[in-house]
Amino acid sequence: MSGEKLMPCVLITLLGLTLMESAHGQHMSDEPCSVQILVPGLKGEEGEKGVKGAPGRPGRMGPPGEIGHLGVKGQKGIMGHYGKIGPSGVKGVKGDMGDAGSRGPNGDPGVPCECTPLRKIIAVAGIKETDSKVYLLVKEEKRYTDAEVYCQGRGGHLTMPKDEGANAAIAGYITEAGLSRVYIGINDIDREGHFTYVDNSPMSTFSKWREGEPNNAYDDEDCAEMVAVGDWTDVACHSTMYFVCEFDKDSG
Ligand SMILES: [Ca+2]
Ligand SMILES: [Ca+2]
Repeated sequence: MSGEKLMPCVLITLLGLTLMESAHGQHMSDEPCSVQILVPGLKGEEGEKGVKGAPGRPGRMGPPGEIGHLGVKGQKGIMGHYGKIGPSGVKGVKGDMGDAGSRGPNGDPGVPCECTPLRKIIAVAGIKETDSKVYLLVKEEKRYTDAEVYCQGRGGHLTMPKDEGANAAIAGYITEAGLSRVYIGINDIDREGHFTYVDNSPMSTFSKWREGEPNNAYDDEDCAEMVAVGDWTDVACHSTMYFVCEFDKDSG
């Protein structure tokens, strides 16, 4: 509480410290706190010029300048490097079909094959089979010798019925196909009246000649055909007709 009352005295004492010391030559601490009136002194002499101060802060940005005149256009530069190849384009629309080409040359004649693979292909195509034989009805009109060449080219012969079962199978094949007659592998080309099978094997005891056949009509019938009921007749070898080839099944 006493500190608050003493505060004004202390402030005044500090302000007048120099005057009081010079006037009395005594230390203030020896004197009690008392009110003193301070009077401004005379104006002193002009002081020395001060040291130059630090640079001031930058001023504000000025207004935009006027638009300048257009310069002269420069010359064209040299060509730059080529860029990378771009991505592929969209697939185009299919064009119209071209004109038909000219016909090519005929191929070389085929070679007779051993025909195990071919026989299987024929079988898939749909032919007649028995336990031991595969029969193929060829619907191409050929003369007898050409028909045999065709069958040999596929590994077989014109069919050679050697028993009633085989003969019936072939006859059924002809009938099913709606045909009336086909060449079979029997002829007397080598010796008139002496028929053999087309592979030159001798005739067995089995034969199926129609009554009155073979008759070697016009002295010009050395080949044989089978009619739909299964009978045989001798005919001219230059006649052209369908025929039946036969192939041995693989044993084993
Ligand atoms: Ca004859
Ligand atoms: Ca005849």
